[in-house]
Parts: sequence; structure tokens; C-alpha cells
Amino acid sequence: MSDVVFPEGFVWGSATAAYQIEGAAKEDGRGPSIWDTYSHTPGRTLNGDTGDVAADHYHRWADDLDQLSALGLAAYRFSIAWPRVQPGGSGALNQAGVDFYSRLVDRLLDLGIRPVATLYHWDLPQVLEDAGGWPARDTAARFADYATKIVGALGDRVHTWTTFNEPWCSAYLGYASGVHAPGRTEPASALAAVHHLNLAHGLAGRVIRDLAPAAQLSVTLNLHVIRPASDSAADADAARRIDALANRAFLGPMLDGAYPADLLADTAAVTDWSFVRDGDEHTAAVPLDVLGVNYYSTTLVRAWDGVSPKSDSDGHGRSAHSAWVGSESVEFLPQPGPYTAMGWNIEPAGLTELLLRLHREYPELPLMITENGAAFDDVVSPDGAIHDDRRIDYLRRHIAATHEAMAAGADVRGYFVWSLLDNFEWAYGYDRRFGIIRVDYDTQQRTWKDSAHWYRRLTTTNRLP
Ligand code: IFM
Repeated sequence: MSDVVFPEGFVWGSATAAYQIEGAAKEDGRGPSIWDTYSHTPGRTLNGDTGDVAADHYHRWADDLDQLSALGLAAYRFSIAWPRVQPGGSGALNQAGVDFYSRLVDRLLDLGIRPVATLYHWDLPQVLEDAGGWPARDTAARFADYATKIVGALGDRVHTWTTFNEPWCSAYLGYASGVHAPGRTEPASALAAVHHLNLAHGLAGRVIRDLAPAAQLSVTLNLHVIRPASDSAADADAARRIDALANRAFLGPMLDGAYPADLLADTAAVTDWSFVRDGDEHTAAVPLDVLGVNYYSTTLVRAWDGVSPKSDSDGHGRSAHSAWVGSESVEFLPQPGPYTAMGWNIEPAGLTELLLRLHREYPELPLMITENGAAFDDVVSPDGAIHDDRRIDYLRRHIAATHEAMAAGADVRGYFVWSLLDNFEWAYGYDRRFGIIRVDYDTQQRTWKDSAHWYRRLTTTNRLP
């Protein structure tokens, strides 16, 4: 077997998100977001956990950035909390919030680490949800205003601007199944949210192009690798429907300038899509420099016979309401293991398949893996070490799968491990740990897991250990 060696200049990084690590929920003028409200609502998160303190990164940011440097990383993907920089969702920016990100970006540059900033990783200012949230068209205009102001402040000191992280989750988990904030269960609203997220992406993307012409423009999608349970036409059609909702509902407008016809037809009983106005799809299709891809596992579907008890193993949390709007005829099947602590199946070949699909369909568009990683039940050894062999194995196999796609032609420019630190895993609270660095939530002490040492060997040699 030959060594797996990555090309010179391949970007190794790690990723975090504001609400998952920052804490300081009420400091320096930060306003409430939908995740503050949701996590403080009894029964919404495991153990009632909230992001009030999280990994206290708001106060420990400088030490955390030193960890990036020690890991030998070339890039850091973080998100800007809209409610910290524009607490009212409109109007002037909160200077203290802007200063926090400005210091962070400057320090990254001092360390020689590329800042990759996401404008929205799920923390909508609560005031905008009260005014209708993502199902309301005005939220897209508010987002463009926020982008104008924060990109004006940070400009092209940020190497890559990413408009959204996983709009799929914001729309369908937030407004259809309700397992994410704001927890609404309104199928038609979820589709309106899909559209306004696409529109907001285009509006903000155009702002970024104008105000930071030297920066790269991106969006991060959690594209699903959907497999039909059999060769039957019915199962193939089930996979096609879910592909439309999960993937092409975003790839269509953002990259092709149009919603796929089958998506509109499949969901016609839910909405007539009259919220799509002339020119919106064109606006959404702002040219990108790089597409961010988040990958964790695969999805297995079949046509439901409508009679037998329906399995619902879509991996995105239990709810009486489906995230898969208009696709009640589809059944999500459990998949063969092994699994991570999220219950997600481990299937590195799915990543190769996804990257090659994107390469086939959008051959000119560079790709970046903006998230990949795994939660496991880490054990702290008596000597304080964390021997997270399963996480190392997960990372090794997925990074090898990335290399395989590259060898077959996919233009993949970098890989960001999710996540730098253990953090607030949304509805699962602090129970699920994704970090390569452990956080002791009582003391906020950071400890490198074995995976962090392993990742450092990779980032400093470009060779898969
Ligand atoms: O923690 C999340 C992250 O916020 C978005 N992508 C998936 C991760 C693991 O669930």
C-alpha cells in the first residue's frame, strides 16, 4: 500500500460555531437568539443544557487560537453570532461584539491562520423570529443588511466568507420537525424558509463580492448521500424525492439559478411556492469561489407501503413531525453499523461518492470539506489522557476517502475537522462530544485527545499517519 499524501497547499483546519462554544450569552450587549429561547424552554434539550456558558470561548479565545497554532492548522472556520453584533436584528452594530470578532481575526492573521467566517450558524436574533423568522421574506433583507455591516467592518481580513451553515437544518429541523430552534412544526413554513435562506444567501453573497472583492465566497451545505433500499422503481423514486428536498432545494437555486421541477411538483400539496418572486432564483445564484461540504453519514430510504409500521431512522432526532415535508410516502431505514454516539452510521465511501457527484455536476467548482468528525463517549484515563481511537479511525478513513475522490478528479482544496473543542451539540446539549480537544465543563480546562496529536501529525506532514 502506498502512503496517502496530500498535495502541497491542501488546507487543514478545524471548525466551530458561535453558540456552541462562546457562552457569554448576556455580555457586552449580546441579544437573545432563537437558540437561547429554545434551549431555555423545558424539554427542548437533553438535560436542559443551554449555551449560556458553553466552552467559555468568549473569554478564552486567545488561548483557543493558540491551540490552533499548536495543531499546525492553516485555517480556522468560526461563525459570527448575529445577535452579538446586531442584537436587534436591524440597525447599528454593537461595537463590543464587532470588536470581539475583529480581535479574533487579527490574531488569526498574526498566527498565519486563514479566517474562514460563517455569517449564520443557526442563531437568528429572537426579535426576527418574533417578526416571522425565516418563513418571512423580510428576514432575507435583514440578513443582507447584517452582512453589509459586518463585512464592512471585517472586510477582506477574512479570507473566506461563508453565508450559511447547513440551511437544510435551519429550514426543516427548525420549522418542520421542530427539533431545532425555533421549534415550529409547520411544513409550508419550512419550504418558505428554504426559499428565504436561498434568497438571503444570494443577497449577502452579492454584498460580499462588492465589499470584500479579495475574499473568497462560499456556502456550506450538509448534502445528503441517499441510497435506495432496493433496485425497485419505487425505492429509486423515494431516493429522488429526498434528494430534491435535501440537496437540490439548495444546489438548484444557488448553483443553477432554478428550483428543480420535481421538488415543486412533489411539494405542491404543501405549498404553491408563490413566495418565490421573479428574479429570486437568479439572485440566489451568486457565483461561488468554493462550495463547503459537511459530511457525517449516509441515508437509506425506501417507498413506504403505507401499512406496516414505519421506521423513521433519518438520524436527525425524534419528532412526531417529519422534517421531510411532503414525503410521508418515504420510509427512513436503520443502517448497518458501526455507529457514532449520535447513532449515525460510519460510511466513509459516502464521502467519496458525494465529492465525485459534485465534481461531476459542477466540474468547475472547487470543494472544501468544512465539517467532518464524530462524537464518541470519550473516557478520561487515570493519567488524564483521552485515548479516542475510534475518533482517529473515523477521521483517518474519511480523510482517506477524500483523497480517493481527489485521485479520481474531485477538486478538494481542504478539510476542516468538526470540531476543535467539545461543545454544545444543540438538542443533545453537552452529552455528545465532537472535539479533538476535550473541554472539562466544570473547570473549562482544555486537554488534547489522542486525535488532536494524530491530527497534528497529519497537518504538519501532509501524510496520513
Ligand atoms: O454540531 C453540528 C454543527 O453545528 C453543524 N453540523 C453538524 C455538527 C454535528 O452535529
